[in-house]
Amino acid sequence: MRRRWLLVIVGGFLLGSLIGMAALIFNTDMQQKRVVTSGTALIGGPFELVGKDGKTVTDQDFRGRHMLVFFGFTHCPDICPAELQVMSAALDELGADADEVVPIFITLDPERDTPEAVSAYVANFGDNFVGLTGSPEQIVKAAKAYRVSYQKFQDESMGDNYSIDHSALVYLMDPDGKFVTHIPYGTPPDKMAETLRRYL
Ligand SMILES: [Cu+2]
Repeated sequence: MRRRWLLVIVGGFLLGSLIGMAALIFNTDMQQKRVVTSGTALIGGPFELVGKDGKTVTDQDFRGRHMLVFFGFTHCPDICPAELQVMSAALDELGADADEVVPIFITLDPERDTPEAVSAYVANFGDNFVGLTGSPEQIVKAAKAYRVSYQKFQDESMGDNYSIDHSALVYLMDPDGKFVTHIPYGTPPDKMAETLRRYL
């Protein structure tokens, strides 16, 4: 009699654990799916901008290759040059595989960053870099698509000058233009190269 009770208790405990574990696995699975789905749905999308020599450039022009996208402005004192340098070094580490990746810099400062200015700026980081600008409306649209937050600011010390605070994620898009992952600012070049290699 006592033994039967023991069986019921142990059996109940085991069953409870199994249900608990199943719930945990199911739940984690759901959460992962949700993250992946929302990332794909919310970041990126079509853009129409202006490239070298004033030519219209759209996301379609890069189909078949991965896009490595970063938003900033050429007057940026620190974050942009540092991050573009990291992108450049990471692509160097990839060797021949870097041909599958187009590094793209999109300005958040269309007033000052003309097509000539952006093209000349990105050339400092490599011949393969594409610099894009556009009308203020085109830039707002592209930044919104990539969920980039930015804000112009000015203080007395700057005179007529201004700066732009901006988020600083690097976005990796697949050959169909879909979001793959983002790489946070401050990631060292070898880590960025490692991430790229994983998805190429
Ligand atoms: Cu910047």
